Amino acid sequence: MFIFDPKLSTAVESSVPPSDQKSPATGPLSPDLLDKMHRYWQAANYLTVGQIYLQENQLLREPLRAEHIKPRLLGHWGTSTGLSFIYVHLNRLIKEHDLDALYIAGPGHGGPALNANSYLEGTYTAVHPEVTQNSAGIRQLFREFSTPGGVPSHCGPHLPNSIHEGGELGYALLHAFGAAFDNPELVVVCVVGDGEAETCPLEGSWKSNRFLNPFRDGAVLPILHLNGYKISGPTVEARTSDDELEKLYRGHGYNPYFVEGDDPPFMHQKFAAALNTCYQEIREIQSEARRKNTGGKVPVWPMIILRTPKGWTGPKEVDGLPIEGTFRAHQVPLATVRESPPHLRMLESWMRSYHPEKVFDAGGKLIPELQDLAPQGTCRLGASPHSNGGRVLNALVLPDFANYGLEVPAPGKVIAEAPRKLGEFFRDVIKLNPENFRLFCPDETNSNRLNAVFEATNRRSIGPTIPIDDHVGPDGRVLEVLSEHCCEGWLEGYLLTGRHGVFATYEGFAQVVDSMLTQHAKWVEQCDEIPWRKPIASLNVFLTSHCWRNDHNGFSHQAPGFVDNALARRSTVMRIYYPPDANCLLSTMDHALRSRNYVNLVTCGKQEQLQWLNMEQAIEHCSRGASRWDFPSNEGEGEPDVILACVGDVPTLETVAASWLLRKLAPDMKVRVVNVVDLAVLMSPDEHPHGMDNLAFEALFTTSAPVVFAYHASRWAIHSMLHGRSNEARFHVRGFIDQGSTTTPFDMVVRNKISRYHLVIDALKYVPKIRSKYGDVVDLMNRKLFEHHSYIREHFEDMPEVALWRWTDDFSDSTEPLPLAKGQPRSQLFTDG
Ligand SMILES: Cc1ncc(C[n+]2csc(CCOP(=O)(O)OP(=O)(O)O)c2C)c(N)n1
Ligand SMILES: [Mg+2]
Repeated sequence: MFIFDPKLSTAVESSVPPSDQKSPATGPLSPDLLDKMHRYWQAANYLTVGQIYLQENQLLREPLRAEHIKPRLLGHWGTSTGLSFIYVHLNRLIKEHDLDALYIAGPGHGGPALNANSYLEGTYTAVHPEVTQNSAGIRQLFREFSTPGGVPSHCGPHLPNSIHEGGELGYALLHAFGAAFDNPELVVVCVVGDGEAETCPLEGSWKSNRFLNPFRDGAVLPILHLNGYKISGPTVEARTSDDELEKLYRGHGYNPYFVEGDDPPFMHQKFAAALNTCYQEIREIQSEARRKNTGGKVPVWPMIILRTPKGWTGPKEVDGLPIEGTFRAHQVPLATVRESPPHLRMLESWMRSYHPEKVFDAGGKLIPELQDLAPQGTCRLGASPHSNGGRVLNALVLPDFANYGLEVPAPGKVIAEAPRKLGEFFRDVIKLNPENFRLFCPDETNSNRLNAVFEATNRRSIGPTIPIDDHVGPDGRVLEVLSEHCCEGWLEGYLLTGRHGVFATYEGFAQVVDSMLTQHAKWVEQCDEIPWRKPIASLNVFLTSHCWRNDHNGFSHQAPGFVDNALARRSTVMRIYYPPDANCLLSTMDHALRSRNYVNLVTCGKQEQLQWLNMEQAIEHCSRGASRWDFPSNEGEGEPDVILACVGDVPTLETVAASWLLRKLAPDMKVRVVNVVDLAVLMSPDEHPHGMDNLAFEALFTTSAPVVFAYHASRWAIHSMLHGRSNEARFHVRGFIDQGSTTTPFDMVVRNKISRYHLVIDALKYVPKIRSKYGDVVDLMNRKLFEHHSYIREHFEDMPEVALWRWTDDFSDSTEPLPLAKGQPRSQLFTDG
C-alpha cells in the first residue's frame, strides 16, 4: 500500500514508517496518564463501533453471532476515532486548567464518537436517563443509535456536548467563532475535516480571526484533521505538503502545529504537547491583550494540523482491500457482517482489540480510574452551559420601540426610509446590551439605512485602521464582512450559545445562505422536541434592499426567493413578516427580538416610501397580523365588490394607489383593502399556529368577493396558503415574476404586472357587473401603461403622476414633492449599495 508523505510531497510505500515509532514515546504525559488516556480512547472507540454494529451482546460477554448485529448498519467510522482522540486530549487540558471549553465537531457525521464521549463523561445519561451507566445502558446506547425512534447518526441537538450538527459541512469554524464572541473565558476547540476544508464557507471562515478581539472575546483553536479522504476521493489539503500548508495558514494569520502519525503512544505525546503549546499561546495572547487592550494588531492564533489515518485503529484490510487509512473507512468498513462469518470474526476481533473487559467493570460501568479522566461538573463538554445556550440566555434590555416611531399625521401623505428609525432602535439596543447583542451585515449597514448604530458603536475590526476609515475599531458591535456565510454562521454560533443578534442583508443575496437557514431551522425544530434544550433567541434576518427597489442595481439584485425556502421549514419555527412601513417595521422587530426559538424573516425596503400608519395603528395592525385598512376602503355597510389584498411595502403602495384610482374613476365600486404583515395568518390554523380560522378569515376576506392579491415575492406561495378557503378560485395573485433590470421604481412593478394599473384592470375584470360600466377605465389603464413605457424611455424617470402620487382624500392629483415624515432623519449616505 502507498500513502502520501507530506514531507516528500509524494506517495511512499506504507512500510516506510510515517513517524518515529521505534524510539520511546516521550512527552508531557506520564506513562501512567498516557496509558489511561489511551484506554479511555479505546473505550470511546469500542462504544463507537458498538453503536454502528450491535443490537445485543453489547460487552461481548459471549462470542459474537449474526443475530447480535443490527439489520441496517448506519454510521460513520472513518472520522470517529480522530474525533474521540481529540476529545480525550481536550478532557485532559480542561482538567488541568479548569478550562471553560466547547467542542465543535466539523465532521458531525462522526456522531457515534460524540455520543460515546458524552456517555463516558456521564452527560449523555443525564439527558437520556434510559442510557444508564451500566451494561443495560450500553445496550440502549447501541440500540438507539441510528434506529427508528432513537437518535440520528450525526451530532445533533440530542447531544449535550454539541451546538453543531455538521450534517451540512462548511460551518464549523463560523459556529466556533460565533460562540467565542463575547465569551472571554471560553476556548472553542473546532475540528475541521479535510473534506469540509474544501467547502467555500469553511475556506472563507479563516478570516474570522480578524474579527475576534482577544481583549473581550474567547479563543478558537482550529484543529484541521487531515485524515486523507472525504467520502471516496482524496482531499486537497491532505495531498498538500506540510511546507505549503504552513505557508497557507500562516498567510491566514495562524501559527500551525503539525501532529502526524499513526502510532498511538507517539501520537498521544505529540498531540498533548501541541495542545499544551497552543493553550499557552492562547493565554499569552489574551493576557497581553487584556493587559494592554491592544487594538490594531491581529494576534497570530495557534492551530493544529493533525494527520492521522482515516478509520484509525479499525480493520487494516478486508477481502484484500486496504481499509484503514483509505476512503473505504469512511462509513461502515465491514458491511456484510451478518451474512459473512469471516467478516463477523473480523468485527469481533476489531472490537476486542479495544479490550472492553478492561475498561468496563463487571456491571458495564467505566472503571473508576478512567472515569477520573473526565472533567467534573460543568467543565464536562456535555455540561457546558454554552452548549445549551438557553441556559445562559439573558433577555435583552429593550427600549420602548414606540419611542422611535415616525410621526405619520395621516396615511399616505409623508415619506420616509423605513429602516432609519430601526437603526436608531438598534443603536440603543446596542447601548443597553453591550455584551450580548450584535448586528451582522455584509457591509451594508449604511446602505441599509441602519447607520444610526454607528452613533453607539463601530464596525468590528482587529486589524489596523487608518484615519479615513469610518467607524472601524476593535470594540465594534457591528460585524461587517462581505460574506453572507460568515454573517449567518457567526450569528448562529452566537445565538446557540445564548446571545442575541440580527443579520441584516440585501434580500437578493440572502439566498447565498438559504441552506444555512435550512440547517439552523432544522436544529431549532428538533430542539422544540427536546425539553432539556432551553429556548434560545430567534434568528432574526432583516431583508432589505429588496427586489422592488433595487431598480438602481438591476436584475441580479432582484430576487425575493429567500422566503420560498423558508416556507418549507416547520411552522413551529418559521415566522415571516412584511411590515409595510417604518412604524410596522419597529413593532415587528421588537417582537422578533423578544421571541425565542424562531427564525424571523422581516422584509421591508430601505428607499423613501409613503408611510401609512402611526405608531398606535401600527401596533394594532401588527398584533393582528392582517387587517382591513379603513382609509382606502369604501365598502360601507355590506359586502365589498372586490377586495384588494397586499403583502409587502411596494405591493401595499400599488394596492392603495389602485384603490385610490378606483375611487376616482369607478366610485360606485365597493373596495376593501386588506394588508397582511404576518404572512402565516393566511394559512389554516392546522398548518401554522398564526393561521386564521375560517371565521376570522372570512371576516376579512368574505366568502365570495373576488380578491386581487398583490404579493411581494412569488405568487405560488400565496395560492398554496389559500388552498381550502371558501371559494378559493376567487383569489387572483400577482407577485414577482422575475422581470427586472436597471430601470425606474415604477417600471419594476409594471414589468412584473403588479402595478396599480394592473390591479385596477384586475379589479374591474373580476367584478363583471361593474366592468361593463367601466370599459373606458380599463382602456385608460392600458393607455397609462403605454404612456409609462414611452415616458421613462424619454425622461429616464417615472411619470410625475406616479412619482409624486400620494393619498388625497378628494382624489385630486398632487404635484408637489412628497414631504419627509417628521422624525425621519436624513443622514448623509455615501453609497446605496
Ligand atoms: C455541504 C456538504 N456536501 C456534501 C456532504 C456529503 N458528505 C458527508 S461526509 C463527506 C466527506 C467529509 O469529509 P471530511 O470533511 O474529510 O470528513 P472525514 O469523514 O474524512 O473526517 C461528504 C462529502 C455534506 N455532508 N455536506
Ligand atoms: Mg477527511
